[in-house]
Amino acid sequence: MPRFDAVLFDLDGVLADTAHIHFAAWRRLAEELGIHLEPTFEEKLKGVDRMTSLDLILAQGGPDGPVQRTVEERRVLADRKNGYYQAAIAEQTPDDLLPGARRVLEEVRAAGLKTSLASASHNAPPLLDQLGIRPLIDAIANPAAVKAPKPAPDLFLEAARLVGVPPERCLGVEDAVAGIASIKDAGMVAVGIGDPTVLTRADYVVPAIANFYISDFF
Ligand code: B16
Ligand code: MG
Repeated sequence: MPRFDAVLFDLDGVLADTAHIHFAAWRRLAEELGIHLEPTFEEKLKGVDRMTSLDLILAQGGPDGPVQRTVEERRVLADRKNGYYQAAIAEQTPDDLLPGARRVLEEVRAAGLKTSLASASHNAPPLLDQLGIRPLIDAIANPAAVKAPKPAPDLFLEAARLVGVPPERCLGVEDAVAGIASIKDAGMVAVGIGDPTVLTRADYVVPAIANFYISDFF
């Protein structure tokens, strides 16, 4: 008997290697504003929604300190970053799935569990189509439909609700600190993808989705 009835997947950094594409788009925008982002900044932006990411970058600022922008200017900047990101992901194909991602989705389904997506990204649905995995996902939580973004639990709770599974029967899979917090505060079991010294609140950590086997959770 599986201990779970659903697996809730993050997308960027779990199924697709798009975290670095997000960061490249942010870095391009930041450079245009005279803000230099160290590679270590990428971790802070993982799983963090678009406007909050922009705010973190503006708050870091340049040599003269934090960069101030009006609400309207920030919206334009966020749209510009999204344009850079969308142009980059338009090139994605099933070959860009992280190794093991399709196998994991197929095995979870074959074991009789539901699959649901809990991605902060508003670009998730077209990306799933390009990667060819949309038919393997039972539900997609809409980040625009929940009150608070990750690290709040709302998005994972919505992903669970859409497949009709109570939180305690859900396993969440995430690569971001903000996402692990979201899973844990939703009352679910968390599998971290990455470094256990970073993802300290995860119940289990594996280096990559290729190391995830649903049979380990039976
Ligand atoms: P968008 P995930 C997150 O996706 C990314 O990790 C994060 O870097 C990004 O800012 C966020 O989606 C919003 O994405 O600008 O496309 O709406 O990791 O939750 O799948
Ligand atoms: Mg992620």
